[in-house]
Amino acid sequence: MRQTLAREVSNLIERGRDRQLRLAVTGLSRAGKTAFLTSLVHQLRHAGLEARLDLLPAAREGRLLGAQRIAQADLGIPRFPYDQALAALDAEPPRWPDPTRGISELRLRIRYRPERHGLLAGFASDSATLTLDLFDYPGEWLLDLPLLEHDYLSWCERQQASLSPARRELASDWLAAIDALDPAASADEARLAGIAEHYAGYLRAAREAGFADLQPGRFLLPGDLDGAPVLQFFPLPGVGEADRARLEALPEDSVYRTLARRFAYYQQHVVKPFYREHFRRFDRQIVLVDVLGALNAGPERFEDLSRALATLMKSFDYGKRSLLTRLFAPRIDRLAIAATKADHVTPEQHGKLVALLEALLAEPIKDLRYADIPVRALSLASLRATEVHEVSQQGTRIPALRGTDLAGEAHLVFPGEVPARLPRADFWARQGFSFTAFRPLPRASRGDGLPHIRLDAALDWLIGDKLT
Ligand SMILES: Nc1nc2c(ncn2[C@@H]2O[C@H](COP(=O)(O)OP(=O)(O)OP(=O)(O)O)[C@@H](O)[C@H]2O)c(=O)[nH]1
Ligand SMILES: [Mg+2]
Repeated sequence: MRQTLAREVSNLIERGRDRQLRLAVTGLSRAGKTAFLTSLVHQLRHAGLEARLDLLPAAREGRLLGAQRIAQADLGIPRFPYDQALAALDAEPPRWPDPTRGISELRLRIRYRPERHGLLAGFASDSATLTLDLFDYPGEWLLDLPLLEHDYLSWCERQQASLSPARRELASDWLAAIDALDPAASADEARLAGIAEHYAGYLRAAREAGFADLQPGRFLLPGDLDGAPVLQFFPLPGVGEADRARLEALPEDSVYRTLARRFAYYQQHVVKPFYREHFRRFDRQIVLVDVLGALNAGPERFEDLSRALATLMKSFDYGKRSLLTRLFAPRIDRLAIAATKADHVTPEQHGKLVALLEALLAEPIKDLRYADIPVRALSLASLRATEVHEVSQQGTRIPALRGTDLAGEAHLVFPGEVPARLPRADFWARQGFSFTAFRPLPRASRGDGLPHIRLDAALDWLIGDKLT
C-alpha cells in the first residue's frame, strides 16, 4: 500500500515536470512532410475545438487542453513555414503549400491533464506541459549515410553501377561533358564546376522523372552550400579498383585527387555534421512515403523508390555493427512509417496500402524489430482532399472518390486496387494504377478544422505515451 502510494506520488512529480520531446518528420521530396506537420500543428493547436483527434486518447478524453507555438531553442535552424502553409490552404481557391528545402523547426508547448489512476483518482487534477520540438528535414539527406562507407573510388564504382539505360539518357549531358576529362590532367576549377553543374542537373532531372536513389543528396537540396566547391565533385566513369594504385599516385592537383579531396570534405563537413548535430538528438521519427505516387509512376520508379527507401532506412538500423551505431550512438526510441495521401484511394484499400508499405520496407522493419526499436506502419492523409461516395453500378454499390483537380474541375473517380504485395510484371501490364492530383478542400466545405485520415493514430503512436 505504501509502496503504491510512493509510486503514484513519484509519477505525479514526474508528470508535473516539464516534459520534452524532439519529433522529426522526414521523407523523400514531395512525400508530404509539409502537409503532415502543418496538419499536426493545426490539430494540436485546435484540440478540443475543431480538431478531430479521436484516436489520440488524451484528446478523446478531453485531457488535451491546447497547444501554443513558442520560440524555438535552436536559433540556427529556419522556422517551419506554418503560417505560409495555412495561408495557402485558406486561399481562394485553396492551394497546396509550397515545396520546402532543408531543415526547419517549430516548437509547441502542449498543455494537458494527466490521467489519474488508483489512489489519486479523486484528486483535483492540475495540468502538465509537454514541449514538443518538431523538425522537418529532407529524406534525401539520409541517402548520404552510405556514402560514408565509401572512399571516392569505390563510390565512383557504385555510381556507375546505378546508371540504368533510363538514367543514362537523363545523364547524357553530363556524360558528354565528362567524356574527354582525363583523371590525370591538372584540375581546371572552372571546368570541374561546369561538369559538376551538369551532374547536379542530371540528379535533378532524375528526381523530376521520379527516381529517388540519388547521391549526393545535397546536390538536390544544396541550401546554403549552393555554389561552394564542396559541391563541385562527381563520380568519374570508367575507373575502378584495378586503377587504385595508379590513381592514388597522381599529383595532388590532378583531376582525380581534387575530386577525391572534395568527396572526403563532403563526408566530413556536410554529411557527418547533420548526423552529429541534428539526427542524433531526435527522440522520435516518422518517415513518410508516397507509395501511391510511386505506383502511379510505373515499375521503374517503384523499383527506384524501393532502393532509395532501403538506403534511407539504414539511418535507423541500430544494430550493434551498423555504420550509424559505430559513428554516432543515436537515440530514436520509436519510429512510425506512413504511406501518405491515402485519400487518393477508397477506404477499403487502406489496409492493402499498409500491407504494401510493409512489403516495401520488409527488410528494414525486420532489422528495427531485431534491434528492439518499436516501429509501426500505417496509412494516412494529412490533409484529406477527397470525399467518399457510394455509387450504384449494375445493382451493387461501390465506393468512389469525389474531388476537385488542380485546374478546378470536379471529378468522380474509381482509383483502382492497391496491390497488397510488391507488384509484379503482370500488375503493371494488367492495370497499373492511376490517380488524379486533387486540390485541398476549400475552407467553406471543411469548416475551421483540417480534415485528415488517421493523423491522430500517428500522433498517438508518436507522442501519446507522453500525454498520460
Ligand atoms: N490528396 C492529398 N495530397 C497530398 C496530401 N499530402 C500531400 N499531398 C500532395 O503532395 C504534395 C507534396 O506535399 P508536401 O507536404 O509539400 O511534401 P514535402 O515532402 O514537404 O515536399 P518537399 O518540401 O518538396 O520535399 C502536395 O503539394 C500535395 O499535392 C494529402 O494528405 N492528400
Ligand atoms: Mg516540404
